[in-house]
Amino acid sequence: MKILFFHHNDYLSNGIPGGIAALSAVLKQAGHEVDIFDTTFIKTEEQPESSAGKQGIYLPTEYTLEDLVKDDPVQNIEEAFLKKINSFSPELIAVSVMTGYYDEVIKILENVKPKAKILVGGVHSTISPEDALRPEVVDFICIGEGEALLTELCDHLERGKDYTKLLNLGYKKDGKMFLNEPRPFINLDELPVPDWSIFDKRHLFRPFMGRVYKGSFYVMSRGCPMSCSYCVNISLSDKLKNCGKYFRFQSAATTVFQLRSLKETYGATWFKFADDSLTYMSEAYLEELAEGLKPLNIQFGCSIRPESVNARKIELLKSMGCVAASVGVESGSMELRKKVLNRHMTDQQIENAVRTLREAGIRVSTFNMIGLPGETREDVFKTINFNRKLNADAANVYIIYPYPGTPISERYKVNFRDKEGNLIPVSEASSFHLSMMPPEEVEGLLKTFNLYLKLPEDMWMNIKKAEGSDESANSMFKKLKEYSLTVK
Ligand code: B12
Ligand code: SF4
Repeated sequence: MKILFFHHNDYLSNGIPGGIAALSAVLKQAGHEVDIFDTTFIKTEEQPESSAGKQGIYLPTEYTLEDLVKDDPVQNIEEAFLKKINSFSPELIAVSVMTGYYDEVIKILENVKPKAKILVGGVHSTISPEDALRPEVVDFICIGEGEALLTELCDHLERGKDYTKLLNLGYKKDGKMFLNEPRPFINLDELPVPDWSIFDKRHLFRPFMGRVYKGSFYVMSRGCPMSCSYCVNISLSDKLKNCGKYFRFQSAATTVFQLRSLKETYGATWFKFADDSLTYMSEAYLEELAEGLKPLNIQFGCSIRPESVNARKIELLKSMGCVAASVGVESGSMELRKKVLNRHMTDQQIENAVRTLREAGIRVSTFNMIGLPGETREDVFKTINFNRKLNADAANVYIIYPYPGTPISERYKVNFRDKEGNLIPVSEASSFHLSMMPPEEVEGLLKTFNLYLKLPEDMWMNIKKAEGSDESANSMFKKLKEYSLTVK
């Protein structure tokens, strides 16, 4: 059977999505024909600024991702999608989508009106299955892991068999929605090597410290043992509670085998582990992984949960090729971290984690959120000052988005759809107005967060002027940003 994946992604936000790569591999193993329509490299008229230049951790490289797309024609996404459908003639369109982009994706599907059946999977259809199945254009949804359902559904559709009992499936019949139970989790060691071959090769562009490497995301675990109040992991583990152990990882031998294969097949030597934290693994597991990975001579970046760090684990990560790590700070206010975010690590633990990583020669970037429930401007400055103290190599900041099913969305009674039923996009997260600050102030702090981090305090008066959105604020912002690039 012919299956066309639809990967709707931000322009130039490159990196191969682990979900589609895993699904494509199992489909091919079962003898199906697979292709993809991917918006990552589609240059449109109304192109938003790409995220490629924003990654502060990377020094300038000989060539950039923008250089790689400079000769590409300007296209219309829907026309390009239709062209792909007409040339490939899929029988099933398999869509992977996150909550914040759901309506945008549905609108494209409605305008393109493919004849093929449409199956939607990913985080949103798992945490909010009714919402995902509601649009008329959607025939099926996948609740939870897709590998087994997708192959079974293709087989059933191809042979005209009754698919209505398939576990993990949501479908409609006579205008009614049916949501079947999810099935037990799959054994991660039985999965084939992720299929990167269907993706545009520019997804492998990985700049790091002034050099361009080849590589992409890789994931060796599923789930997370923590329960941060803003994270979809809580709702995922709840929805999938009868499926087996929620947090699990594949054996070190499988990881080594698959990474070797990706290196040999695609020349990949730089990976970004998409796992929630590599330091959740035991020292014994990391030792085995290090033994297997050292001869591969790869480099990688990963995420680290601060309180799971110890010097031995970092030494092991370093020895197997870790060169960059992201540490979740989220807020510099310990009270907000504890009471609102359900993150119980101390400042000391975060400081220790960052210091241990940096002493091992690993570049560190922090992850932060603003616009938190009850947060004041002073709290945001606690986060700014804490980051200044940590002195990491880069800091990322987002406005909190209350995803459906998370304790934050329930406690503060916020819905990702407004009264008219329109989805609030990730770019408008400040409009949830969870903090004590007006949304414009949160937007202004988002814009200037890194200036406050980088520039001396005697310039903060000017940075405050740059927080606004009028012409004079924007011109001040531009000047300060240019200046900040000259500061070491
Ligand atoms: C790597 C990653 C990215 C990468 C790659 C994206 C991708 N699609 O893989 C990048 C950097 C691009 C990214 C961007 C964003 N991300 Co992100 N990302 C992740 C991360 C860390 C790993 C994803 C992964 O590889 N998982 C492993 C694979 C195997 O699982 P999976 O993708 O869920 O796929 C399985 C099932 O869901 C299902 N499935 C998935 N798609 C389909 C399709 C079909 C047809 C079927 C049948 C099944 C199916 O089957 C798969 C295999 O079992 C997850 C956290 C996590 N651990 O999952 C966050 C996560 C998915 N991201 C998240 C968010 C919020 C974002 C951003 C909005 C962040 C931001 N503020 O900009 C953007 C949105 C980008 C966009 N335009 O859509 C949230 C999503 C929350 C939500 N409710 O939607 C997550 C869950 C993080 C979190 N804990 O909050 N992300
Ligand atoms: S540690 Fe990260 S992935 Fe795990 S629950 Fe918290 S935010 Fe989610």
